[in-house]
Amino acid sequence: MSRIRQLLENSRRILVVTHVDPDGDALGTQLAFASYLRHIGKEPVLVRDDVVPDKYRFLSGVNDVPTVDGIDGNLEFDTALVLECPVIARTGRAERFLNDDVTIINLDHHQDNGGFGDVNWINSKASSVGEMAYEYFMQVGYDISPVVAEYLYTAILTDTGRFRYSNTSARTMEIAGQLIDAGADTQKICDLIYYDMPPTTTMLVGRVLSGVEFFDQGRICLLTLTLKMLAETGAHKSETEGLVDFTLYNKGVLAGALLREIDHQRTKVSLRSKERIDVASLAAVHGGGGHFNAAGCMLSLPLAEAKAEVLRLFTSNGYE
Ligand SMILES: [Mn+2]
Repeated sequence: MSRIRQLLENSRRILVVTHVDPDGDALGTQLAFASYLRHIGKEPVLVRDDVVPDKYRFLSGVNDVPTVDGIDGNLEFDTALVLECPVIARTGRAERFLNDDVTIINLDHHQDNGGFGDVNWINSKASSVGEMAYEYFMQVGYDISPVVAEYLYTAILTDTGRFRYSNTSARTMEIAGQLIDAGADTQKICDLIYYDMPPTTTMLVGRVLSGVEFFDQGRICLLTLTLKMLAETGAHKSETEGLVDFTLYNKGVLAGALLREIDHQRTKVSLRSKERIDVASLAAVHGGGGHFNAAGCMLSLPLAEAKAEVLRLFTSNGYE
């Protein structure tokens, strides 16, 4: 933390970047660091690779974050703060700004982070990078405003699955409490993220759930999302976040996957598991990664073949 502080305080223009398909932790923490950097007189430049999911549009300032194409290509950065990216390629098109002249701070909570930064702060015990940002702000004496409390609460709420996942520690709860004291409106935030869905999401969930399949005596649950389902419901791909979690909402299921058709040759796979099944290592077989019980990878296979491969990965891993 002290090295990061020193670097940030000695920089002028700082790129703050996170991963493609940004989630609540990515967006909330990115915005929180931007507020902090402005507070200490720096010029943060935020960028996103992709669209912001509708449910996070309530976050103050999120709609002002430009895409990669909206950034002046001649801008030079002293330092880049890379949030939540186990490998630098997860920054997507923003990777073009991370040249050799830029000092990279790699701040993440993924266990498989490769340590690509000039400075690496990896805490796989933290629920979220939002939680790490909170610890950092306390360390440097940054007084958290209600808006920043809302950013960090969003990060922690979403990355813990509403304080449900095993990454929810006593410290996570303490920090959440302190964010409430700092002005985060918990019901408002939770309702806007989880209980204010566009009707297209409900239609898509209905389509995907009606195709649910169980294998291996009910220990594996698979869901499939085709391009046709997206087209017919009018849902955007960002509305698929969290769909994979339905696979584990079943008695007896130990492992689940959502297979999403990208095109006729590629299938995106999100993996989930209970207890001691390590899906991060299964995802790594195909160049992916993630957390022990939640991971993902891209398969260069059409949907049907991808499904066979996922079943092979699960069953070869063994459950006992
Ligand atoms: Mn995260």
